[in-house]
Formats: sequence, C-alpha cells, structure tokens
Amino acid sequence: MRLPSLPPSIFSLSPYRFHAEYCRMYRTMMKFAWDNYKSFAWGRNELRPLTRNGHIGNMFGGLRGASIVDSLDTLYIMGLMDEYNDAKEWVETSLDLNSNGEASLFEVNIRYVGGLLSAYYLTGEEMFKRKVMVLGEKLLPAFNTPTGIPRGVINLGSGTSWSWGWASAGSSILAEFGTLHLEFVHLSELSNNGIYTEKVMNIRKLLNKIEKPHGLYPNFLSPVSGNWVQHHVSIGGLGDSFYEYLIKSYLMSDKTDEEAKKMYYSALEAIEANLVQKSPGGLTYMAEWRGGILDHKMGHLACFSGGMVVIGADDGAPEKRQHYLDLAAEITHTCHESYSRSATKLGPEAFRFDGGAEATATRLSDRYYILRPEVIESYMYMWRLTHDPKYREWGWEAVEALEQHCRVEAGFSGIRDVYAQTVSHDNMQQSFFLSETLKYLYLLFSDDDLLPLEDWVFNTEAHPLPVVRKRCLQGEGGTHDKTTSE
Ligand code: DMJ
Repeated sequence: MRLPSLPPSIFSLSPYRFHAEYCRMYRTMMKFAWDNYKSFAWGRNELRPLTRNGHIGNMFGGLRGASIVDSLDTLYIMGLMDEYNDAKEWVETSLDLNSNGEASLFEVNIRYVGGLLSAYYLTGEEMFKRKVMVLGEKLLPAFNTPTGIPRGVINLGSGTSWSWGWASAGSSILAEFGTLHLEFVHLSELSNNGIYTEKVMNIRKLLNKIEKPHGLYPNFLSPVSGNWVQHHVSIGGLGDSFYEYLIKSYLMSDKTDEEAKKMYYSALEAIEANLVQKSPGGLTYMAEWRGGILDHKMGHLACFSGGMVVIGADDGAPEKRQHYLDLAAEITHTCHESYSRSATKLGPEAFRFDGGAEATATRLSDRYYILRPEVIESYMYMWRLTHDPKYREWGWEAVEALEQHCRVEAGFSGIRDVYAQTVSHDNMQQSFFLSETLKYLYLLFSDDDLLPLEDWVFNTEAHPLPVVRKRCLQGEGGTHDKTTSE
C-alpha cells in the first residue's frame, strides 16, 4: 500500500489528528519494508528488494539477521506487535552467537549489542539480556593490544583480532574504537561486571592524554604505539560517532561524566576553529582537514552533527547556548540544501563547496544515496529542541522523495545518482533504514514524551539506551549510592 499524498494543510491539524495520521503512515512504511524482508530475506542480514533475495555480506562475522535485530525496537515503538513478536522469536530460537567469522567490532557493537540492549530496556525480556551478555563477552579479546585500543576486526570464535587492510599502517579508526562507550557502560550495568566500562575508560584515558594537533582528533591511531598515524580529521566517515559518543556519554551518565563533557566541548571548539566554514553562498559546513589543508567537502555522514550540536547546546558555557543553537540550525539547513538541490530531493553521499559547487556532489562516485538517516536524524533533534515546524516539513519532503524514488515493488532501495531524473536502484535495503531512518521519522512526528531525550540516549544506530541514574537509597546500614537504569 502506497502512502496517500497529504495536502500541506495537514500541518494545521490538531496535534492529536496530526500525530495519528503521520504515525500511521510511518508504520505503513515500516511494515512494507519489514514484510518484504520477511518474505524474501528472513534470517539474512539485509533484503535485496529488486532481486527479492537476502544479502549476508561480511561485516558481522557470520552473525545473521542484522535487519531483525536492528528492527526490534522500531517495531516495538511503532506498536507493530505481531512483527515484533516474530522478530523476538527469531532472536530467541535462531540468532546463533557461536559464529566463527571475521566481524567489524564497530558494526557488531552498534547494531547487535545496541539493538539487543535497547530491546531489553524497552521490553524487559530477559532473553535479550542473556543474548547480549554472551555477545558482549565475545568482543572483549579485541582489546588485547599493547595499548588496549581495540583493532577493527575480530574473529568472534577465536577472539583473534586485526586491523582493516585498508587502514594505514595497521591503525585503528577513531569512529570505530570511539563508538563503544554507551553500549559498554550498559553491558557493565547489566552484568554487574566493571570490565566493559574499564575497557572503554582506558580508550578515553589515552585519547584524553595524547597530544592533539590544534586540539583535533585525527582518524587513525596505532593500537601498538598509541600514536596518531595520519593527520586526517573528519566529522564525517572515520571520525563522526566518536564526537557523538562524547556528548552522549555525558548525557547518558545523568550529566555526571565531567571528563566526557570537557572532551566534547574542547573538541567542538577545535572543530569550530579549524573546520567550520561558510560558503560564498552563505552555507555553513564542516570541511575535512588533511594535515592543515582543508578539503571543502561534507559527507552525508557528517550531517548527524546538526543533531549532535543541538543536544549539547544547553550544557556548554551558558553564553554559548544561542551560538550552538544557531550552528546546529545552520548545519541542518546546509544538509537540507544538499537534498533540495538534487533532482530526486534526496542527498548525495558527499557534497562540495569548491570549484563553484555549493552543497552538490561534483564527482560521479559521490552521487549515490543508500537510505542513510543522518539528515533526518538532525531534523528530529532540531524539532525536539526548537519545535520549529520547518523540520517536520523537511522530514515530510524526505518521505515523499523516499516513496517516489526508493520504494520498489518489494521494499526500499538505495539509488545510484540523486541527480538523475530516472533513478537506478542499488538493490539494497540497508538495516539502518529500519533501525534509524524510519525510527527518526516516526519520532520527528511523535509527541516529545515518546522516548523523551531527558531519559533516553540513542546510540549511533538509533537504538535507545536509558540514562543511568545515580540515586541515593536509604538502606539499613546508612545511605549508599546505587546506580540504576530505568
Ligand atoms: C549507521 O550504521 C550508523 O549511523 C553509523 O554511525 C554510520 N553509518 C550508518 C548509517 O548511515
């Protein structure tokens, strides 16, 4: 069933009708993506919607069902209970954690560990907790390096780990080893075993201590020497979620993790001083930095940063609050421009601000869109924190474009060129489309009390994790602290 097209006057409906109409539509989209995955790719990692079969790939070390684990919380939040129950049953009976393949530590952590943790916290089902504990333990050997900085790839059976062949000089990637903190803190919470927190605090300690060029964090670090390997800095791919996890670690700690807070605001200051630029046409963007030379390009991945800056706006120096709100709005506006300047109204993988380009891709190889969530993610956070209706309108533009260009007969597919009037599909329904893109759209049109940002922090795959409250409990032996996640 296709979505009916709605007149713009929908935005003036009463809040109740508005909510109900939109949520029904996002549920329809999710159900369409899910039903097709179930029919043609059940148990595989992703759906290939044109050829109507499944894709396994080599990112998850033989683990299967990435789309199922990534969808659990979205199905639950949307109230698609039959579908959620099918997903739960598959995890219980068929998610085999005894695989023996080569996995990306980062991808397994954000999708599987994050997905299972969040399913546990939302539903209270002990089975999810048991599964995630087993999986968490399998990831620990990746940290057995001279510095404790994990390598990127781990064999889930033997525990042997190594660096990606493409990463310079055996280095580890900032966005990979810097995107474990939220999940690992929760693994310690649930297991009552501090080992997971110790592992990520050790990474934090090294990063805090090491000298940083101009205060910036390069993307490649040697897990042997603990030194930077190259001076490439990016808020997009290779760097992105490290920064995201600094501010979210602070928020998830109930604002007690002062070290994360300090590191986040100093990193942001360095980013602003060195990377943030204004184009001749007045668009604010975050360039990439190569040993002091700017590459005037912004990746789709970097568009998460509007959301990141706005969720941190309230906790920096009070006099900078308005500045952060403005910066977040400007970045989100630029990312929206990268969508509106294309024929399909979807944004390219990377867009440039040189050679006459303004938020458009200049290379053929940068023109694709693979159902990524980052721009919609920023709309959702901007909406929650400002309630400016334009973010819902922009979200709706994206929905119309997704429906028009990415919906195919058996699911949703990425497209190869956002500037082409007649699209060519890439035959892949990514699991993050179900876990992130559709969830952020749903939240963008929901009331603020659905997963309120005061109580929940989303991991980088959009899996909600509860804020860890430090409570004072009155016990018989006197007052003592207890850490609770509610
Ligand atoms: C997701 O897996 C996560 O958002 C990750 O942080 C970056 N890439 C994809 C979505 O684009």
